[in-house]
Amino acid sequence: MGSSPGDARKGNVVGVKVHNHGDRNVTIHWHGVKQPCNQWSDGPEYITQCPIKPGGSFTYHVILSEEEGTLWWHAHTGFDHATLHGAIVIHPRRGASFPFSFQEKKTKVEEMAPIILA
Ligand SMILES: [Cu+2]
Repeated sequence: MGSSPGDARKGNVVGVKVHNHGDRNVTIHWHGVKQPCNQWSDGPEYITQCPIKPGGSFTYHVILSEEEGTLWWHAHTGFDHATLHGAIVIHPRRGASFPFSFQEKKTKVEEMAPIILA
């Protein structure tokens, strides 16, 4: 894998071609992306797809129907889950309002709730 898929937008279908330059089988899972009726791009090896063999490639079509924010992708083969990984940033649809105000509110220390560390 040469680079991260990078930025996308809610509602996009992102095509990601993975070419396996390694010496072991690999698949890629898009962690937190629901992909309804699109299980062949979900990544679990031998469950939703055959692994990509060394020297082989596979193009994932990742449907970002509901997701917004920063999610991540990772290898989903054998014990390789934490070895190959990266971020995918999903922006809201164009023109969508943000769910919070950007207006900064000054809060006095006394008004702040205590944070309990256990
Ligand atoms: Cu995952």
